[in-house]
Amino acid sequence: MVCATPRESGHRTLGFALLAAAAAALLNSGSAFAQPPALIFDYPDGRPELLNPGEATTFRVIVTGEYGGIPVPDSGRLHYALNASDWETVLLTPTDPPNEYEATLPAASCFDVYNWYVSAEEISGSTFYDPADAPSTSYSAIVATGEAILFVDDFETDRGWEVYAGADTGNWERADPEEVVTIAGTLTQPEDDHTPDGTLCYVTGPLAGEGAGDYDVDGGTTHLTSPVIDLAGVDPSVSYWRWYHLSSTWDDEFLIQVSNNGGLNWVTVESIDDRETWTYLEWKVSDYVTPTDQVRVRFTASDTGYPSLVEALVDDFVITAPVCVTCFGDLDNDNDVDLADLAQLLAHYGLTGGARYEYGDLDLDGDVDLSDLAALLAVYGTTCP
Ligand SMILES: [Ca+2]
Ligand SMILES: [Ca+2]
Ligand SMILES: [Ca+2]
Ligand SMILES: [Ca+2]
Repeated sequence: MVCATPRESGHRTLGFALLAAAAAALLNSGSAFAQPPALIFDYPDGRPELLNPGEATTFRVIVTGEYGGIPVPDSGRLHYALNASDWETVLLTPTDPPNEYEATLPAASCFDVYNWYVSAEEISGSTFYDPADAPSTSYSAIVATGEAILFVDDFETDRGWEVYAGADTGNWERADPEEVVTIAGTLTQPEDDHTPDGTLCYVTGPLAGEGAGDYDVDGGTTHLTSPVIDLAGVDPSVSYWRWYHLSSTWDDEFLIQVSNNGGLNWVTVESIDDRETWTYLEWKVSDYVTPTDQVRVRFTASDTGYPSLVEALVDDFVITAPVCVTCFGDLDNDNDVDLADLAQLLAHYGLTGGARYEYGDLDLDGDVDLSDLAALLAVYGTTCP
């Protein structure tokens, strides 16, 4: 005998209610999935991130409607705050056709930081912002002439990372990973590292084994800790590509932490408890700790408590910092390019894997080599105002 339980009849009542609501929405709007009118903002030349010192920066902004939204011509505004001061609001300069603009950030000095957002009005009277939740979030741009590569590691060579092997299996290894797929077809460990022309990365047990549960992290914790990196006196950003697989039970996190005292204390930057493929992350050290000459970054994978299937990988780790070069080649900052500057470059000649500008990395590619020496010799003997 088939009979409806109260639960099933309840579902049917709910179904009728949803149908009625959908029909009403359809009658009101002409579409069951209508969105309110809105505006979107485009930057055909990109959003500025590095601003030249002492020069105003102009960039294009285009406002268009979506879901039937109609932008009000000449309603575009730029809002900016210099070095976290109060927000200023200025008109965007209209260009042709209507709702296309130029935005101008006033000239500022080396290492000044602008936060900015834009707004425009929709014909119904609403104001739209980009970012949408501005000013809680905003875009930022720093006044600098370039970015130094202070540390770069594709893990193809050993640059001095330390592994703590506290797990039974799946401790960090610098290796060529083997592809691992579960019986259900989920890729838990990729076949390749992330570096386009590379092979190696750090991986929690590179081997595939017989099944997905072989050579994943089991029975403990493994740390991968960077060498001590000198980031004193700069405003560095850390970036990397990471992979994380977590399944079976969901009680283990992939922790990314930073220390500014050589590893005595750690501040957590990321705590990942879901499943992600190769993912790019970038963050400013100063958002977590004061940059010192004793900075280390640590990646921790664990299987503790209930057994989980855990795989973690890291590749293409880079630390950069903005630089402001006002007198090209003047490495010792005394307004001339002379023997002292040449000596400073030669003292670091051959440096690879990251370099400061003042060490002689004139072309900001992370090495001090022949191209830097040539660049310095080309301006040798000049003086700066
Ligand atoms: Ca690699
Ligand atoms: Ca593994
Ligand atoms: Ca000099
Ligand atoms: Ca160089």
